[in-house]
Amino acid sequence: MKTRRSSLPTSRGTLAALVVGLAAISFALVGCGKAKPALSVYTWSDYIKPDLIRRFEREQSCRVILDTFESNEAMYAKLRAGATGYDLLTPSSYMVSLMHAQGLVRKLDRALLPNLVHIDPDYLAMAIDKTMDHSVPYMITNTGIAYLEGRVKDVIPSWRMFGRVDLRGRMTMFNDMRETIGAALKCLGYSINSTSKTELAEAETLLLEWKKNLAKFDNEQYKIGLASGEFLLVHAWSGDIFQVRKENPDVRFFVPEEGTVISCDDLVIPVDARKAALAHAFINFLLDPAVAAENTASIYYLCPNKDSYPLLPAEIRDNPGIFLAPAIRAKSEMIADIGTANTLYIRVWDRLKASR
Ligand code: N2P
Repeated sequence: MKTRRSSLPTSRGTLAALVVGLAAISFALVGCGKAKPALSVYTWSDYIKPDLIRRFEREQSCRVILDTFESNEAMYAKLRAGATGYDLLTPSSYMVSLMHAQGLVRKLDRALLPNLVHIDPDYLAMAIDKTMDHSVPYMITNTGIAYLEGRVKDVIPSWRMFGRVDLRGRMTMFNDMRETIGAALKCLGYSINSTSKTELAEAETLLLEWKKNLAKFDNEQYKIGLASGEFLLVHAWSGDIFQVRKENPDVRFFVPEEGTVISCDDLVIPVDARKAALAHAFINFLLDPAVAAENTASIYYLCPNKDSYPLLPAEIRDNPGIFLAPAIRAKSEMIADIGTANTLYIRVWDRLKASR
């Protein structure tokens, strides 16, 4: 104590500075005492514009904690294994349907979501949860193929590109059961939701052939791998590729002529969420047309928000990888929850992954 007292300043000016300093410290300590509420979001990588998260944090005086998953199945497995503490998730609609059937997601409180009026009714017509009872569409993703212009010769707009032996070891396909089996089914002219054992057997044979040409199955590293030239041709999600194209202008993207997988990733609140009101506030924020347009212009996935479309830059509105041409769209499908037939896919996938 003595030592402290002896160190106290004596001049008036220094004393005033000390009082102000102490007041600031105690103010900061009181502030720390009231920790800001934290919203825990579990989503895909590079899927929300960071500036928008910061804006929401400021507006709501909260923190947003992001954790990422790389496939629906990986997210679901983690939740089933007991992971808790998430307040908001963005699974694809078929996974939402499965999770809803298992009582894992909450019914939404529409009174907290006035911005639902902006959702595109054309999209809702093909949605699984058409009344937005427990899920709200966040982003539409189109699956396709990306490659490096000038490094891949004789490109044809087809899934058959994965059969090109001259690209052996320089191609990747998704580490995602429904996407990759879906691509082979589409290549063969079948539905991505086929439950026919013969059709799935044909798809497996084709995939075993394609696998010989692949460097790996991957959902995230393919972006940097393509930008750097390590991979020349990759199975890709549209927005990821338009983000990558900023780094490497030689990157090209097409949706195969046989048709593709269209996914909608939905915003859902898990039953055990601790910050359900804040999660509703974040959903409503993301559905504001100006926010939705800014988000789409940054991540290049399409938020199905009709009132955001006029606000989108021409670069987005005229991009056929984002707004699919009607002919390709007509041949494309959304992944459906196929119930018990899922085990057929799991068997094909396990054999494919185990094969050499
Ligand atoms: C974003 C991944 C898109 C999700 N990195 C595909 N549904």
